[in-house]
Amino acid sequence: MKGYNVAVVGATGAVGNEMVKVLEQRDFPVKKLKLLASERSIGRELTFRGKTIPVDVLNEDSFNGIEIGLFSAGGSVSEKFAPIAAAAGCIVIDNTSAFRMVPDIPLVVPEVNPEAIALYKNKGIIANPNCSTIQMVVALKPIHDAVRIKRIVVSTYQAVSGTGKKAIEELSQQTRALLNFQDPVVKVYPHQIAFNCLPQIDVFLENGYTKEEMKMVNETKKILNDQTIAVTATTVRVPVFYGHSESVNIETQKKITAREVRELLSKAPGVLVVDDPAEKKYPLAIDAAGRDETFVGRIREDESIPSGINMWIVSDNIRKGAALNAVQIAEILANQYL
Ligand code: NAP
Ligand code: 3JM
Repeated sequence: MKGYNVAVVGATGAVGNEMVKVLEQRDFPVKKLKLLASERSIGRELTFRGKTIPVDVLNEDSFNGIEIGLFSAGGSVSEKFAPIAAAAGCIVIDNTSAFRMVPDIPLVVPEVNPEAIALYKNKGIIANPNCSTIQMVVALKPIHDAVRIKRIVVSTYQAVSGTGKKAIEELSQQTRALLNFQDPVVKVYPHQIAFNCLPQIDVFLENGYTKEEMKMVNETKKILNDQTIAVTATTVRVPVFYGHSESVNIETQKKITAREVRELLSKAPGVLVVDDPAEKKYPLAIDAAGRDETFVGRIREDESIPSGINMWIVSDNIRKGAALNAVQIAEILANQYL
């Protein structure tokens, strides 16, 4: 089998580190793995397939001879270096929001719109959606195909790992401090995150929504290739380490029962239905952490409208929400296009 020279940009971060693990776990045909980060990581190394690989400092020449680049070092790094990589012949799979809404750049969730990967030829870049969008569209796509979704109302309960390694540390430290009657240090978020919920993720925009909320609105329409779906979101950071949870309400064109949704989703790729109220079984962030599936439960008919469904969707934001989705895209690229 052909092997590929792969670079991970942001390899020392929460997402990049998971990318290295997922490449190994899924046995992606890596010929050479290049690990890239900032000058802060000089001297660091990571283990891949039992061997240690040094972390290099990202620069303009980093992509010579690299065929696939997995980027997760923030939007400004991608804005600068993704076009440089693409010009050097490296196909970029970008995890930041930098290129997601560029019309001729595909925005891909393999279970939903794998065919869009073909558009990588336009700019040499494929965008990976936001973590909250990914898990929602994995669960909604089969329902949309069956009965057409007219409107989505979503509220999220997002883990701190979505903000990166500094935020994981901040939740630990604040929790420890508060349990020891000390003042918590607040640095990463605008307020204390331990024992709290923050109705702000990313910056506020002119319309009063946050950028994270508008990512969910716009990305959902692009991935489902349907500009007519009405989407509204409230995104909330909660003191959970791994796993985003979402309360999702949908209104459909054709009536669908909760039972029919359960049946549809039990056959859907990437979805695991956990929905047994009598046994107190429903998706939990702590169970989703470290897993690949998108978990769906609490499926019930919205009795306030003629055709609507409520559900609870949970997934590991660092795996399916970021690293796994990117590697799945790389697998399709390698198998079908390269
Ligand atoms: P993180 O834990 O803070 O890690 C950031 C990584 O980027 C580190 O490896 C860091 O290297 C590197 N980096 C930062 N500035 C750099 C620069 N100027 N040059 C080279 N490398 C640089 O953050 P994370 O959670 O992994 O997230 C990283 C990015 O991925 C986010 O900013 C976001 O855009 C994206 N993301 C996407 C999703 C998604 O839903 N698809 C989810 C989470 C994050 P050092 O260790 O050397 O500082
Ligand atoms: C998740 O460049 C940055 O400030 C990164 C901000 C960020 C993003 C983003 O906008 O790319 C942090 C965490 C995301 C994301 O997936 O949209």
